[in-house]
Amino acid sequence: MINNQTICLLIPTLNEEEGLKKVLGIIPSYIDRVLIVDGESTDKTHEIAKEFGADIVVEPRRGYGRAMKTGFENVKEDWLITLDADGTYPTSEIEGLVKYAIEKNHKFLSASRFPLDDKNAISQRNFLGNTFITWITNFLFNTKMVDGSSGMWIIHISALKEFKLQRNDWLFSNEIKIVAALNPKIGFHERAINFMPRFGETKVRNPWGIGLKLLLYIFAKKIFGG
Ligand SMILES: Nc1nc2c(ncn2[C@@H]2O[C@H](COP(=O)(O)OP(=O)(O)OP(=O)(O)O)[C@@H](O)[C@H]2O)c(=O)[nH]1
Ligand SMILES: [Mg+2]
Repeated sequence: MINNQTICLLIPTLNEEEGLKKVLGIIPSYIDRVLIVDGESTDKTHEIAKEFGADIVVEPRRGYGRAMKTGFENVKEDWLITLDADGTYPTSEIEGLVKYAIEKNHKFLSASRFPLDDKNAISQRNFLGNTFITWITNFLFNTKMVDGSSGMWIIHISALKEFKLQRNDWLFSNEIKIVAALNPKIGFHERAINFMPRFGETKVRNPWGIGLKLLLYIFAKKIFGG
């Protein structure tokens, strides 16, 4: 608990045995529950989650966004924190982020990876792509995001029901920020964190294709809404 409010840490996993072990090994004691949404991993992800006492929900349907939505449906605590199982996001900064959100009365706080402390955490190509796409997002939606693709968010339980989210894939991460920013009942706020290099193999095979898909998605979201 933080300030008498309960905390759920939500982590989607797909074959992340290496990173998950590192992440669960340093879970701060104020986290009331770790909820793993696992996409039927074929490595030791499941065993590791069990070993560390996490709750596990199996979501056989593919996609990062699908896993997140299934996680959202299973949250009962006052605050939900999301992050990846690959050790890139700092569990040590959760307390500061939640206290900040409570103090400022923010229902949705995104943890910005930028400015980068560790320049090796993201390739220069991905950094430039991210910066460009976040700039386009800000231009189209009149937002002031620094990082439109961060996977670490702090959400108050009361805001969860306000989200109407369509994407089941990784575009969910961009969608949730735009939706939060456009919905006056939620609102978008950001705070910088220390982002670190990944543990375990990346599954991202075609970064240029991903960048293009993201760009098209943002324009389509602006034109067609939804
Ligand atoms: N349950 C579930 N989890 C997923 C799925 N796809 C990705 N994940 C998890 O979602 C988190 C984010 O995915 P990553 O593969 O790290 O995506 P990324 O950060 O864009 O890519 P990297 O640069 O390789 O880290 C990780 O913890 C993954 O294990 C899926 O289809 N199902
Ligand atoms: Mg990752």
